[in-house]
Amino acid sequence: MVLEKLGNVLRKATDKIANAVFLDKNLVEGIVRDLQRALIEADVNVSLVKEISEKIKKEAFDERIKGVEKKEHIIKLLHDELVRILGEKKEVVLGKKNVWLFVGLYGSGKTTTIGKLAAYYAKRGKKVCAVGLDVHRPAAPEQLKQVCDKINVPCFVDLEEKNALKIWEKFSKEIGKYELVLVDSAGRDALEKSLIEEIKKVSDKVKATESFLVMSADIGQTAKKQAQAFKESAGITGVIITKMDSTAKGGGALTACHEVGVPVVFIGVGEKMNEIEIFEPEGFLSRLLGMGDLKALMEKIHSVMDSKELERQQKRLEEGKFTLRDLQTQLDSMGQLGSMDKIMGMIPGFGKVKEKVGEEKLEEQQAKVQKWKHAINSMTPEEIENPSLFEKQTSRIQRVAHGAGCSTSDVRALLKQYKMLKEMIAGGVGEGGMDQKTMMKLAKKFGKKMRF
Ligand SMILES: Nc1nc2c(ncn2[C@@H]2O[C@H](COP(=O)(O)OP(=O)(O)OP(=O)(O)O)[C@@H](O)[C@H]2O)c(=O)[nH]1
Ligand SMILES: [Mg+2]
Repeated sequence: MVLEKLGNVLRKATDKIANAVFLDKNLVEGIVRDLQRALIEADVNVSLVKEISEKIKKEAFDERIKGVEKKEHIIKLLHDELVRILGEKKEVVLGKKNVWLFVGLYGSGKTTTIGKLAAYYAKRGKKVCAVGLDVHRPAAPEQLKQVCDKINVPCFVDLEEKNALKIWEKFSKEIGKYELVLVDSAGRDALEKSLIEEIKKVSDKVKATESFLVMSADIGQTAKKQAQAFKESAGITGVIITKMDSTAKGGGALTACHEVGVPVVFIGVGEKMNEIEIFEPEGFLSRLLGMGDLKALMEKIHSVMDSKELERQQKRLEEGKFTLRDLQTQLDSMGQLGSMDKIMGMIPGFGKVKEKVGEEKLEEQQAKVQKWKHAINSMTPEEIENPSLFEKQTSRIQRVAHGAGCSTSDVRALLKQYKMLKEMIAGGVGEGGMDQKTMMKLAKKFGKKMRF
């Protein structure tokens, strides 16, 4: 997948935000740090990265927004900011006659891209042809011809003629019959004067309706300089970034173009003829995030836990209160989510439990949780509010076990677990409630004591 690493980090970050019980300073700072690292690795400009980080932190630490609403705000903000730096979508609309000129440095992917786009539009019923005006590299006309033969698109080249304008004149009558004409031009090592002049001459001659600068994604942020220079001297109308599949720097190339105000119109994602995409920031980001769209992401946050319940529990934990009923609510929400590892992810510090104990043990644990749920359901309201009744009258344990269809040792284990959890919570709460650090410590301790 294109920008796989960045995608993974973005997915993890949004998951962390969605699943966190406490969205406190440490957690947010950790997420922002991960994001920064990933964006910088994708070669996104440091000042852009800083800007996004600051905005997220500001939102996260804004005391006026709380709970689920805060999570929504942060994820929406992250989404919107990333879309913003990716740029706006430029829709390439085909008119009656379209002449697209492809320019760029050596080996950036011009000829290949022409083949891909010719195949793309031919498949959609357009009358497409290609014209080879690269008169500098001797093998260039032959290469374009081979590409076009492969996809069955007409191609006009002259293997002898060394004057690009003459080639155009020679075929102009024929070319005039096509709806979409893709013009290949010569590459150079750098944007030197002679290349600028040639581009201008060719562009005037062919009456280009679009001039696309083709750049390879592996140049990363350097794309900014190149796009700027080609914009000023050659009047490009859009950029095509190729080889997005073979570098981690694609983020830099994409965002750099937006910085200089030239839209990215297509991206090349492989060597094959069908490996090209229309670039659309919103959809591109959705795929990186692994979601259908922002709405799906929001639904995910809501599905984790009902907001009021979340706030109530948070408050009780902060006050150091934790009854069997709270444990029951926790266990219930576990059931809704289905799997134990998701719950582990919801409790700070538990994220890694899955890796440590393995799938099998987790399933065992899940079965145990199921039994506990039945056991609590078999208790009377008095027993739930006041579990010390079980210590006074052990026959109650038998009754609950019988009602829940489990053994008395299961019930005892539940009571023991509850007691331990309650003590930990009471012990961990200081004057100002429980902070993330204490919670993490508790979670670790709890994890150990769970004896997986
Ligand atoms: N992986 C990958 N390779 C690509 C992509 N686009 C082009 N290439 C490869 O890049 C190399 C150069 O592509 P060309 O299309 O010949 O580049 P060009 O800009 O026409 O080069 P010159 O005519 O020499 O200036 C070829 O080996 C292509 O297969 C892409 O999206 N992904
Ligand atoms: Mg070429």
